[in-house]
Amino acid sequence: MQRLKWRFGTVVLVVSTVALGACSSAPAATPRATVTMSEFTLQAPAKVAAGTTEFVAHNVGGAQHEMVVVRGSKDGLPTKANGSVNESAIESRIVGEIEKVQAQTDKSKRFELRPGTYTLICNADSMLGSTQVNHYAKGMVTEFTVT
Ligand SMILES: [Cu+2]
Repeated sequence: MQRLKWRFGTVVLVVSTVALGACSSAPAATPRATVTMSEFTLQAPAKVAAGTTEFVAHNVGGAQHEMVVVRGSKDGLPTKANGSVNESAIESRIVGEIEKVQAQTDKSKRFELRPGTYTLICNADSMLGSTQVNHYAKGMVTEFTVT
């Protein structure tokens, strides 16, 4: 009986050591990049390190915005008649997006990026009085570099 108790104690000790080991070898926190959105600008850090970055879409404006990550330069993006970016024409360049960021809120998502030039756009539309305006057409676009 005494021997059994001792064995139980040993098992508990081993299990807790494994748990501690897993904890101390946890990877460093994922780097963050904050993208500030308003009517009608997108501001991003000029450089982001290659690998996984948590992008925080920080909407300080009064409208709903979005953040589309596009591989490559902002020059020559194909547009539709209303001035919005034709996303289906650049589908292979779209890394991902953070959709529907409500006014005065933050929304985040992780993206794994290789080195190169990237473009961020907000391709959302909103009503300005009785006119529908596209945010990209109004200037919500910026570039950043992944190094
Ligand atoms: Cu927008």
